[in-house]
Amino acid sequence: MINRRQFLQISGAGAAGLLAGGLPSLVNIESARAASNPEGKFIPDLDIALKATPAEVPILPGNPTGVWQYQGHVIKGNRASLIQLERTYLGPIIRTHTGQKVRIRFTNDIADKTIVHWHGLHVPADMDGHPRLVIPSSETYVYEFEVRNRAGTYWYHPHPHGMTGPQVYGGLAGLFLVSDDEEKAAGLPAGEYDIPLVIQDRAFDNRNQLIYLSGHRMEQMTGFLGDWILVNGHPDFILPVATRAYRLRLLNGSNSRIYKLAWQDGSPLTVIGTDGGLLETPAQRGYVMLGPAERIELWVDFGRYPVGSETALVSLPFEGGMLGGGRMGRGMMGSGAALPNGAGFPIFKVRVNRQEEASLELPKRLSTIKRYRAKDAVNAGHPKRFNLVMSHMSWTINGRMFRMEQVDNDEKVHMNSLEIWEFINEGGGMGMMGGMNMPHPMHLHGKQFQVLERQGVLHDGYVDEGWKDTVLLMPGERIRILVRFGDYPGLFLYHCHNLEHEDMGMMRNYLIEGSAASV
Ligand SMILES: [Cu+2]
Repeated sequence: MINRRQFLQISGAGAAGLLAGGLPSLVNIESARAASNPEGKFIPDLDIALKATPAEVPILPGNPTGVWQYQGHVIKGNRASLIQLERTYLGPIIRTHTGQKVRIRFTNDIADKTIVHWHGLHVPADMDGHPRLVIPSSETYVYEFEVRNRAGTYWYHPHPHGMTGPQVYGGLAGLFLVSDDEEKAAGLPAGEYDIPLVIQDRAFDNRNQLIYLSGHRMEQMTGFLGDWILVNGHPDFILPVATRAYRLRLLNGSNSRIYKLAWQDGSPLTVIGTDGGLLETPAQRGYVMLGPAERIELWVDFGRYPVGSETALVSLPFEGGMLGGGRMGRGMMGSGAALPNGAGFPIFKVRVNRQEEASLELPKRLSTIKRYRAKDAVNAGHPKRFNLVMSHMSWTINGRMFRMEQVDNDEKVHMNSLEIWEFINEGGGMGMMGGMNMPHPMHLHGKQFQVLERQGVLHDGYVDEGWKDTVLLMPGERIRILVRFGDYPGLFLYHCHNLEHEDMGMMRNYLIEGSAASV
């Protein structure tokens, strides 16, 4: 569990002063590797050392589990900016404030090449963790960027091509939380009432060691599924709460599992935030579909339960999760689905264990979101179309696979231009895999975007009204998004965040062309 005292400290004092002198500056694009820029134009407010390293942690009773883990410490700045979760493989929670300048000295202490991607953050291209930037074992990559995102629940994870799935699965992931003045003014539950919850699935052998892909191509086509549901790295997670309001920040940190989130007792979910921070106003949903890499923030008032009672957040059964089957381990090729995508199960229990009087009320207004208008898009009449299709036994985008530096003409955009992109998941692959239907959570690097429209909807548990960096497309769905290609030129990724799909090449570059001077 989190060190709650630390969590409390951070949410209170401190970050306001960091805004001083925080005017956006484009010179930082130059400072990709600070080591080679010793005169240092970049003066960080927060300077962190972070490493990826092998470790052993207790997960199941008995033997500890061998994992990879992000470990870090603060070199300069508020020590409470890093919150080390206890007894978990998850990396430290990094807490920052909009406008803060952050340096992260990342050292690779695992045997494989790796690099860190700051999922959801708007950073220069060479700070974004593109796979071309991987570093070998024992090398260090220095990140320097200003936090320009609004308050929200972002996260970080590896991004080496072909190895993202196993590295995230092996334990490499952590939350990156941003706060700002607008969020503070909203008056949300803070400190120990602001709870991060990372939901992941894992499979273990009889010595408590992680099992990953068995080598079957089909397993990679569907994505890897574990039969243990972990929350913050723990099975059978229980959240002790008081009779008052909480803010829950949920991240689906799973490789390919989708959750249909609901309260066990049928109460509606009160959604206050998505990938890119707070909604304008709270939204009620009977359930919420949460695809890999997506985040959702909930307001929940446990004051409606008596002390001593329990409830649970569950994943409801749903259709369309996959073509049948699940994990094909344990010698039951094809049918050994211990827990298929779309199965129902509890995620974590909530135990109301103490009375607390608190008068916090759900705010009517949470934040301001300036809506993009479709007619302002440079391609308003002809959106870029991306078909999510199977080709030559691989998942692809428009039939194209990832090539490290390759960008086609239709993948070039102009800096600061607003575009409409359309993702189409018609379902039904080609060739031998004909008829294969799979959900695809599509992610754009470096940008928060807005959902313009969604068609062919199979599930109504989407929260499309907030800022997003990842959108789930169930089979048969198509989504149009509005995205502004902000102020950093260069090469960024868009890809499916089913990590097995991504590793097999369901990923492409897009290139933002233009100079930093244009507006
Ligand atoms: Cu996919």
